[in-house]
Amino acid sequence: MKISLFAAALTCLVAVGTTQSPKGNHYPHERSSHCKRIHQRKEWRQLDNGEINRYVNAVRKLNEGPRPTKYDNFVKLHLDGADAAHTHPVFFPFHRQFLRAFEVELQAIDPSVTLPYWDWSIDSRRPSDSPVWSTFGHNGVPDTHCVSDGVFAQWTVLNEMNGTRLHCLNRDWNDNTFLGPIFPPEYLEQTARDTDDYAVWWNTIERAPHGIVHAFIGGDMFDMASPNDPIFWLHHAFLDKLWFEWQSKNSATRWAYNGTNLDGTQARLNDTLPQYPNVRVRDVMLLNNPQLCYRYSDSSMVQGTGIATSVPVPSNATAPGPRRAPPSRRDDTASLTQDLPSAAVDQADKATDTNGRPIFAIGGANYRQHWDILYHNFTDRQQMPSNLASRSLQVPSPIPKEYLERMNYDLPSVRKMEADAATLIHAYNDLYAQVTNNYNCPSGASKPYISKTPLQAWY
Ligand SMILES: *[C@@H]1O[C@H](CO)[C@@H](O)[C@H](O)[C@H]1NC(C)=O
Ligand SMILES: *[C@@H]1O[C@H](CO)[C@@H](O)[C@H](O)[C@H]1NC(C)=O
Ligand SMILES: *[C@@H]1O[C@H](CO)[C@@H](O)[C@H](O)[C@H]1NC(C)=O
Ligand SMILES: *[C@@H]1O[C@H](CO)[C@@H](O)[C@H](O)[C@H]1NC(C)=O
Ligand SMILES: *[C@@H]1O[C@H](CO)[C@@H](O)[C@H](O)[C@H]1NC(C)=O
Ligand SMILES: [Cu+2]
Repeated sequence: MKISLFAAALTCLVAVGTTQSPKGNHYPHERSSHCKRIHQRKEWRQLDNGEINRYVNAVRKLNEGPRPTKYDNFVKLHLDGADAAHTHPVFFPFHRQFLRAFEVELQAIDPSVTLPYWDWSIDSRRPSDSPVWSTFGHNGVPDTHCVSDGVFAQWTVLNEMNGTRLHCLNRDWNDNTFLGPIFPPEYLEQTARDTDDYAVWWNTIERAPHGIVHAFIGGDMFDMASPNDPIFWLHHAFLDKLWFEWQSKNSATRWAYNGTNLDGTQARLNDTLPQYPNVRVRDVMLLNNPQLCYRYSDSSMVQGTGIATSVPVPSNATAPGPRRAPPSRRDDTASLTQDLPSAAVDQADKATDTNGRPIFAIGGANYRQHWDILYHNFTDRQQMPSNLASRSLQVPSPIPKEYLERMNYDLPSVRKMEADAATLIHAYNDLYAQVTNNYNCPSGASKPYISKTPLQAWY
């Protein structure tokens, strides 16, 4: 990844080509799908108390009655599909389908429920400070590691990595009383900017940002029985959102899918999903497919914890640019939006949050906004919000070797990703320091305050 940090985006004069499905054929459902309703999945902090209660009640209800419960069966399905669905390209498609199947079960109990996601990147400095834990419970207690607070206290689960044994929901946080730093938004955005190659992007996200959350929470989250922990669904919904945003980046990433399957064959959109023989990868590529029909809220304005929040937006800022903006330096939303059924898009466009701000479900807004703010908006030192000046990102600790071995993640490549991430994080911290305190404008130039010279030139 080197320090080509911003060069990629600066030179991103990518023209959006005509949007084409693979081999020029449209999959029949791509243009003709009609979702009766598009459910919005919101960031945990965007739920009101009623939504929180309804979600929690539905999840608890799934785990009631004689064992195995419906909830247990989801965990079992994940275990049975584990080898094919992890360390292989179908990681993202499988989990998209798996989450949707879970959401359908919740909606059978309460049709108003949608899966929330946890944008842990905005809590990345100290994820244990996230408000999700006040509902989901904190760390397990000493010795037994049983979760004993929150709405899942005394919750029991059945499946384990190697069989069944009824046990309490377990957590074993990596720093005993708290969760150490994980990957910040800047890292996720850079990872998305870096590549249009599915195999590269999927591998990076699965091994490090996905893995570290499982490994640091520990207990049931530490292995393939991880759906035992109800936080699993929120973690994976966020990963699914990251995939959606990456797919929305341009016309090349939209249908990008490749790598090598468990059986050694080349991954194809025509492959069926592990555990879901009637569903093919291509069926879950677009969120407006009839069996999916959901979208994600924009979490870029959600306030995170600590100071590693999203890059703050000036108080009178409006939401990111127009939906049908012509493709520009950073093509992102256009290609996907054009092919969504227009009724659904129109409906999505009209959606606003409780403050009347538009909710952008169509991807890419996050990092475009971040980029605009850093490079174009703060032409004046006084405009820089004070919390950006003090933004200091933390380098995550290495993911424990035991977890990587259990997941069959290649140790050297994960260590390399971690080293790259550390380099990136230091570079960002330097950038924030330069633009806020130490950076002197080149002589004679007062504006733009932030030079458009690639960061590379400053080293
Ligand atoms: C499951 O069984 C395998 C092989 O029998 C063993 O290597 C592994 O440590 C076990 N995993 C757990 C979590 O007990
Ligand atoms: C995936 O596709 C990209 C872009 O077409 C290609 O460069 C890369 O080699 C492929 N990777 C694998 C693992 O097949
Ligand atoms: C997809 O796979 C099925 C068999 O599972 C096959 O009949 C069909 O021809 C394949 N379609 C394409 C486009 O390869
Ligand atoms: C926007 O910010 C400017 C400059 O700080 C201020 O004068 C103006 O009142 C703000 N507008 C709104 C709508 O808050
Ligand atoms: C940031 O700058 C862009 C481009 O110059 C502009 O369109 C946008 O409205 C600005 N955003 C904010 C939050 O001020
Ligand atoms: Cu999984």
